[in-house]
Amino acid sequence: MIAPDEVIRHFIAGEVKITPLGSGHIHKTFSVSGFKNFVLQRVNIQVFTQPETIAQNHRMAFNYLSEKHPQFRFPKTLPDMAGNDLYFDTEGFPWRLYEMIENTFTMNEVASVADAYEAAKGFGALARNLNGIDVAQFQPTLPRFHDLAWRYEQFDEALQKTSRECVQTAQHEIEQARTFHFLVTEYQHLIRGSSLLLRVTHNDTKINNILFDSLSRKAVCAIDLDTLMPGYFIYDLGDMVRTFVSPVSEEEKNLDKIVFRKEIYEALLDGYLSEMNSVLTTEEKKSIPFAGKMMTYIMALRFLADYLRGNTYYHITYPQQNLVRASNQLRLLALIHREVV
Ligand code: GN1
Ligand code: MG
Repeated sequence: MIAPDEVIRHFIAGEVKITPLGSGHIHKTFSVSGFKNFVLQRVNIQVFTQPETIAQNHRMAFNYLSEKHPQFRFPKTLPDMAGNDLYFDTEGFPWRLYEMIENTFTMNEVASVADAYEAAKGFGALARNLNGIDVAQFQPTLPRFHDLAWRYEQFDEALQKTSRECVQTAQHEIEQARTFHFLVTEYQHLIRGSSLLLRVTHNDTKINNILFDSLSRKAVCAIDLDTLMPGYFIYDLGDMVRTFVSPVSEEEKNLDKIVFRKEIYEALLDGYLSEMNSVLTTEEKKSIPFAGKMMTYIMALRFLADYLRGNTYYHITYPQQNLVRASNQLRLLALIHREVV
């Protein structure tokens, strides 16, 4: 890998200190401190085969928001010295540089109803401010990313191709995953029924993608915009449910620690709807209870498929990690399914 210290010189001049940043599963991200602070990221081109689309979508959203909602905080990128949004290193990897948003922090689990409300309001504000933008101009950065039917097919395909040993180890999770197949049917009905409007959605609204103000604990800005693309509101609302309601993250091995916190669920709905209530149609609102189930199921299927495939997609630090994540998400799904009607 080309060193970030080498790459940064193509963006800015001067002395800087570079350290790894964040807990993302896909890209390599670094914090850059110098005369100002920045975030430097190497895009994973095995996953994002058309990285230009990330830059294009970001630019269109940035321009729209700067014009229509100039007070709204949205991450700014800095071009390289040749004026490009992406700098390609000598190995062919694209890099992006963002301004660092100062005096903020992120969290991996939601600790209080106030935090749940604030974070959901933050993602809701992004959705509301993007309402009205021309969706047709946006390309998917990852085609069919949250298409539940396709994710199920991919899981099935991975299952057909995997080793007998893997099937045995993951037996329990495979069976559990199958029992929720009815959600795929429900998803297909929803999409075919055209009750959901195509919008520009964030598509990765997990709790650690919102920046909180260090002093006020208010949501300042949504980050991680590589999946900003056409989508349905349930994708964003659903990923909030998935990552907010449990006191532990998708990495937790002890399934007994996973619980559905009703008060957090209600607070996140309140926060999101404080921004989106007048934007969503009556038909869309009928899908609110489906959102969390769908997104938790999709992540269970994706983690499980990756385990069966031999861990080719998500970064892992130990061999069973994707199976642990899948098992965690399946437990959470069962709880959401029981509690949300
Ligand atoms: C990935 O890279 P990261 O951590 O921002 C994934 C999301 C998942 C998430 C699960 C492009 O996001 O869809 O919800 O892991 N992003 C991509 O933690 O696959
Ligand atoms: Mg992401």
